Amino acid sequence: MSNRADVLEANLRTLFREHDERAPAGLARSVDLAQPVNEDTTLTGHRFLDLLETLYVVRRLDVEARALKDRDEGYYTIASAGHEVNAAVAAALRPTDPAFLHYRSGGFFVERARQVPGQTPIFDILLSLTASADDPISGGRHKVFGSIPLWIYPQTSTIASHFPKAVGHAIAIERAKHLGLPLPFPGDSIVVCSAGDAGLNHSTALGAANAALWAHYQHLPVPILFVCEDNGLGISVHTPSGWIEKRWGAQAGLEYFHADGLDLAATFDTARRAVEHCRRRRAPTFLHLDVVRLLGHAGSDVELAYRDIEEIKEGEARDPLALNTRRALEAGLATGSELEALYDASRDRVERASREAASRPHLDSAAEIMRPLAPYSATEVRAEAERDDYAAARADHFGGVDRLPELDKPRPLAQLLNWGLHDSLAKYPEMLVFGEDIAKRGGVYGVTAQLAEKTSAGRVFNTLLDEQSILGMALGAAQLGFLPVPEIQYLAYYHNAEDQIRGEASTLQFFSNGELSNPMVIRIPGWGYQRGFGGHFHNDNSIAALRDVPGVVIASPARGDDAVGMLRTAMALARIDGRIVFFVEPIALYRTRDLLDEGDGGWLDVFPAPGIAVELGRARVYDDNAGDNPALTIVSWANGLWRSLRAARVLREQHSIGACVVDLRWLLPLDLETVCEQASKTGRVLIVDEGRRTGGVSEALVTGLVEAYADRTAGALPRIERYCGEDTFIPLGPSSGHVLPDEDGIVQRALALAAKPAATAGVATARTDVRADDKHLAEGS
Ligand SMILES: Cc1ncc(C[n+]2csc(CCOP(=O)(O)OP(=O)(O)O)c2C)c(N)n1
Ligand SMILES: [Mg+2]
Repeated sequence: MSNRADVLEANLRTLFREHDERAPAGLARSVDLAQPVNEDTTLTGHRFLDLLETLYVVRRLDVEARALKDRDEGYYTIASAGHEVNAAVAAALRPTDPAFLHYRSGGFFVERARQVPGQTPIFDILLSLTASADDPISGGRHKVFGSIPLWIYPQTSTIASHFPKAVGHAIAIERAKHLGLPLPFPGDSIVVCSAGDAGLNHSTALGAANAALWAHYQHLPVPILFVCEDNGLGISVHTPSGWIEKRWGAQAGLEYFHADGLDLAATFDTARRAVEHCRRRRAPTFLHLDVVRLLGHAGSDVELAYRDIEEIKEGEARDPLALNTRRALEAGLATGSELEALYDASRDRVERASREAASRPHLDSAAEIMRPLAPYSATEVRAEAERDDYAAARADHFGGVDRLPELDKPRPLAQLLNWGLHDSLAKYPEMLVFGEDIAKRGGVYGVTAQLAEKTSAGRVFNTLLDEQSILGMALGAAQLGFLPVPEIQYLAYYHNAEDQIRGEASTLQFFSNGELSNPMVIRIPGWGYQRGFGGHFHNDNSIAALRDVPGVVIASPARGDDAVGMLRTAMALARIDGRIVFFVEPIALYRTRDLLDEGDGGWLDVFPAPGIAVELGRARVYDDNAGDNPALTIVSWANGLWRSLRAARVLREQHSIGACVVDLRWLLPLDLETVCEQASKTGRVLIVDEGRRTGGVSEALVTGLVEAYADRTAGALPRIERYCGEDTFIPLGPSSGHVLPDEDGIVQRALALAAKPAATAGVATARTDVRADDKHLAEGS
């Protein structure tokens, strides 16, 4: 028999039949099912049989997943086989304890569903396997274990990426209680986070566990239960024998529990103790379950390529279905034929549901697939951004109505940003601000100064030095209703944690069909041009890794008044539509006061009062230098804007060339409409992009312009030139000037561009003619 699933099933059937043949006299049930199944456990006969049924169901789901795949009706075959007893962990928890699950935690999923009335876990899993649009969690977008009524957050394959947010979620439960914010489940809930043995070596898992222990060490409550489903393998790589216990056992602050994860009663009892410890002590807890991997890593896995058949058979001899079936028979909980009937009924239910699931529709358009990615309720977001009903809280926060920041004199970007954050903290009681050095130190550049002092304890806090944990904290807190505003100290340091946004935060709305979200505004001081603090890491100018994340918004203000108005909109986008907003701040402009001449105060702004906000994706046009007949349009943002405005003055005063300057402000989405409008006036566009030539915003701008003009019958594509940062890291010291756009360079390029003829209507005519030709051809054929 080459199909290993058939081998396992045949073993089980032999067990059913041999038991009844051997003990015909004992065919009637011999024990009281309300009693524990043996002296060593609290698991009753009833519960044991229910759990056994879950095991049967989950096994049949795994077999069915492969049958669906063979019929090209199912698309995922990573099984729970051999891990099914994780059902007993669910039985030891409450169905309201939030869970982030390993992809083999099918037993947990089904068992938890049994605890909540009205659930259809079999059908739900099959709808997910068949990628049906009716899948209640992802709507046909991915195979995940997730369910809103079951408090299981959708999770799929990335190893350990869920750990940081699980820890963040656990900390956030306690933070919500401390701040008096409502919780959607009981206050003594704990978070469960499961993974495989190989996955626990991942730096993300280790970092998250470290963050939990770091917090716990300081007496902060962190009610998280880590569960390791240890099958001794990571695809083909063996975990060294005893490694998990050696690495995770006996650590200060982490209580370690171990059980035979094949044995229902042992797992249930140990899980109960672990859960009890975690719930009572509000402390990180580790539950180590020894399990076995059956049916290979996934359906496509040829196990024989890296394991010999004897090893595979040894694993099969430990099948938890057989083991617990034998226990049930030996304890007299049921007869072989009764259990076989239970198994067959499970099989029938799964197969019936599978036929139905396979007949359900798939998502059938890009628009429908993308629907949850970037929701935007423009009217509501605008109203929320302009909402000014928090006057009392503001006055309290700023120390009186006569000390409100809008009454102060014009100030630079860093100060207005700081006030903007104060203002937001007054507006949103659920807002949290955290990161490295952001509390007493006020951040590296003082942007978060006094935030901690002016708010109740626990809303503004320093984290440990680990960007993955910072973002994980944001994800976990956001999923609980907070509005996190984490800070990543420098743009370069976002990159070592970017999967938390790329793989986790940005996928939540996608994987939950828009039902769940993790709104946040991620502040990142970035870009180049810092004086006195040079080199690549403090002057990272590449935002390519932000731009390719579906659904996110990127804001990059250049000056204080815009920064405040944009922050209000960013917070509103997060609150209303659950969006993730990157807020990339130009460090080099934080303290800039002047624009054109020393002492002119041209880069200082008055704090915009509540009610003023900058609309998402709306650029700002500076045409003071343009005159009646501007020669070119300069498109830029952040540091590039400041340089472009200075260059525009030189162009006008020294060369009599008018240039209008567009500040994009939002780098995703781009305001192509305004860019085109301004470009059409001049027929020449100079893009000043302080990011890199490759992967930078300028690429999107050129493409956007070309596409926009291709669709226009009136007007020709303007001449477009790019002035970008080079494709290099920024060097230390004055040499950095060679690789970034500067004022002189803008002037030179603008002069050269202005000397060329602007695009003329002829170009458009030529294109129109070509189209006419095509039409003619088509008609002729
Ligand atoms: C970050 C990451 N790297 C690699 C993979 C590919 N991968 C999928 S499962 C797996 C092995 C995981 O082993 P383990 O954590 O022990 O879980 P098991 O499958 O044995 O239950 C690997 C390497 C992945 N999903 N994520
Ligand atoms: Mg493993």
